[in-house]
Amino acid sequence: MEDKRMAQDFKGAAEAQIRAVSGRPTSASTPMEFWQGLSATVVDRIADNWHATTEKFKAGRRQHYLSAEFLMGRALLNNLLNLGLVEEAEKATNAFGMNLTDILEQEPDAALGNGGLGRLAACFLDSCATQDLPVVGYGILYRYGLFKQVFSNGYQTETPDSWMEEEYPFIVRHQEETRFVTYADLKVRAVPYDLPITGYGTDNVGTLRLWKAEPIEEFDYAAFNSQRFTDAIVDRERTMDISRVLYPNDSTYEGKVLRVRQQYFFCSASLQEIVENHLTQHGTLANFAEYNSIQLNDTHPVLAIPELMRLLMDEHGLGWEKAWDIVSKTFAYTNHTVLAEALETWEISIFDRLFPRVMEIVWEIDRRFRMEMHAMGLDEGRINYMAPVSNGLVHMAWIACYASFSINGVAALHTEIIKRETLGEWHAIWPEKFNNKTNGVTPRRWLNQCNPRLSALLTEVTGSDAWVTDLDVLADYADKGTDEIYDRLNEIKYANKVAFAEWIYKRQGIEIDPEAIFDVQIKRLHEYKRQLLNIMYVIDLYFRIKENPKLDVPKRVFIFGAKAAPGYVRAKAIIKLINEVGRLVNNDADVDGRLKVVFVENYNVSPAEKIIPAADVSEQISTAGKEASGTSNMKFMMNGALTLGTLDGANVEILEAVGADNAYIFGAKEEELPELRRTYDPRYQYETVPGLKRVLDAFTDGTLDDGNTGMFHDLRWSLLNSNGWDPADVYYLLGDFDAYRTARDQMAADYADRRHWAQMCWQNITLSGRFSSDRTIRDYAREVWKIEPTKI
Ligand code: CBF
Repeated sequence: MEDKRMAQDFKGAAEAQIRAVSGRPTSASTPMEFWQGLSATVVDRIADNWHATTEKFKAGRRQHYLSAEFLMGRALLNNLLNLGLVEEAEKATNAFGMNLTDILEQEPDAALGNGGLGRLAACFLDSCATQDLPVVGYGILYRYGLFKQVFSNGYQTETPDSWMEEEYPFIVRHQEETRFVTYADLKVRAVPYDLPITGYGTDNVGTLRLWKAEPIEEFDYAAFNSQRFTDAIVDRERTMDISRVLYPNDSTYEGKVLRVRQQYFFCSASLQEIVENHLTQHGTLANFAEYNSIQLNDTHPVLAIPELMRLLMDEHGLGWEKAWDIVSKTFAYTNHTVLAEALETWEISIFDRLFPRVMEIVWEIDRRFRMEMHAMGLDEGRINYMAPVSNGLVHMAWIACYASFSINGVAALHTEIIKRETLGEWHAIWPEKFNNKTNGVTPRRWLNQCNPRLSALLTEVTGSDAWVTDLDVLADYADKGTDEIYDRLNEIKYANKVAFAEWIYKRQGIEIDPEAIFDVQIKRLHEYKRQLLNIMYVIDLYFRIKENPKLDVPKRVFIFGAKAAPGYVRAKAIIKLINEVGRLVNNDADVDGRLKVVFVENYNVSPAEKIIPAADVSEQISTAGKEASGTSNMKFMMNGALTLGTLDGANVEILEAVGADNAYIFGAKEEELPELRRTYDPRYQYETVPGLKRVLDAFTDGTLDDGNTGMFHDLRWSLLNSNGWDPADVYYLLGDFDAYRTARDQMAADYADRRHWAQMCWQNITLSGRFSSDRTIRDYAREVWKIEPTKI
């Protein structure tokens, strides 16, 4: 479709939609109704192409991306940019006396994910659509996304994220394609809701299909009639629970049952559809794997493996061998972490209770696996460790490794670690299954959309906007930086910092100086990510200033954004600690505004779009070997922030791309840590590293107030004492503290030479091409999915 046709009478179409939504003339419609009307206009514009793309993809080989999380963020601006409709939308809204920016702010974030893994899935869909690849995403339409974080006296509290409370026009219900999912104790309807995924500069429109659980019957009429009102809705509520929240608390048995129910729900509905689509097109299942592949985004969708076996055998009459042959040519598995959660396990009793037939199939997979391993000469202990079922548990990662034809990690270092350790046994048997796919992020959202000033400069310097879909183009300009470009870069960064300062003031009432260095760490709160190390540095710097109030330190703003899992007590203590340090430092006359600590409340995709373009420093300081990849490191780099990081995850490849002169790397390396740990004594560090003692003592000597909860005492204790199973300071904070301080001080000092700093930023921006998700997706498409671009 031509852009011109798309733009024709946008105003008229928008007006009609706004009026239809509000039931009032536009002059009396609210900004939210404007957002809804504009969004509906976009959906109207793409409807034909969307349908055509869906139909076109049906005929050829297709890839299905199964994921429990899709952290999509906002949709309207992204779609307007992709479709070249921003100007039209601006004109239309201005004509109605409204401002597009204000309207865009009405949109809730679709926060159907926790963090990196879910946001990666969203970037992947964008890259697939932009590159015309036949890929469909499948997940769950959670009624409530990731919780809303509210700080109350510095503590994190959680409230529900009712993101669909108002109409959400980007999602389209397809009742007619409803499937049924059957558990031993419940049968439910899986109703698909589709989100269009537009690509940049293409007519193709991809699909994210999210399943919602609905009851077969609205309520029990007889029970209601006999005034047993609660009984009447019991089954309905049990059903609705399935797609009510993202990651329900699984600390109890019933919580686990619900999680497994959710996983089976979307796997079963998606597979029923994939199988039926295939049969409609090709009339036989014999060539299923020729036309379909399925990527398992971590272990959450692994139930798809026994479920496909069940469908092929029970519903379509195939024998075990034929069905297994198809299954083992269909699935590919991505591992996203070396932490224990990578190896999801569930009690056999849960499977027995929910779907005994699937459990029967899992037992048979287990039996055949054991036989195969015996035949290969593996010893009993090893077989038992790797078996799909052992010690009363079903091992999801082992099922994935056994059944999948491809197993990948998400950064070079991570892939080496899973080959060596996490999935080492599997690598020893099937090395050919393993491959690396370093993550990437979409330059559409994470540069073109969130940083219009920098984008305009890149288009000007390179002479076109080709970089938006081919970020590698920028590499040709890496050594073409000029003083004029560097000065422009500094101006752009400054303007972005002013915008962020205004935004955070409005949102949280904190004043910050755009002249200061904006030093940022935004990611989930986890001990291995070491936000604690970051704030320890701030405390140390604070004490240095207290000791010598005239100390010549560059102005700094330390920006944090992080949610802690509701049950993760220590992570929540770190949040409280950071907020307490903020209270102390931000209000101390001796500091005189030279240091500010800002904790962005309810960090999410949209705040990230404001923070990243304004950042000078990107904190990527996880303990080496623990962060699988990280993706904020890539977003910061693209936006001209310099990495202060350890050699962990994709930092290693960022360093490779930009060279040691354009990044600040510190700390113990992954391969050094085992040896270092043998003699490591955190107490020795505490006593001997200058300043460290007073930092840790500040946790408990009354300098910082944890409201008598004892949580700061516990943090200090965890750094200095072993708890019997874990050593003291598991994540090596005290070991890396001095190196971190030296690197960070140096970085702050280097900031004074603004031209040189901008030159380093330019290197980062222009050499970020390999971290575009377009590159990652091309690699998956070529090496794993074997799919080709298919244009309508
Ligand atoms: O691969 C995407 C991201 O996934 C995680 O967030 C995850 O949930 N396992 C990892 O922690 C990140 O390192 C990784 O970038």
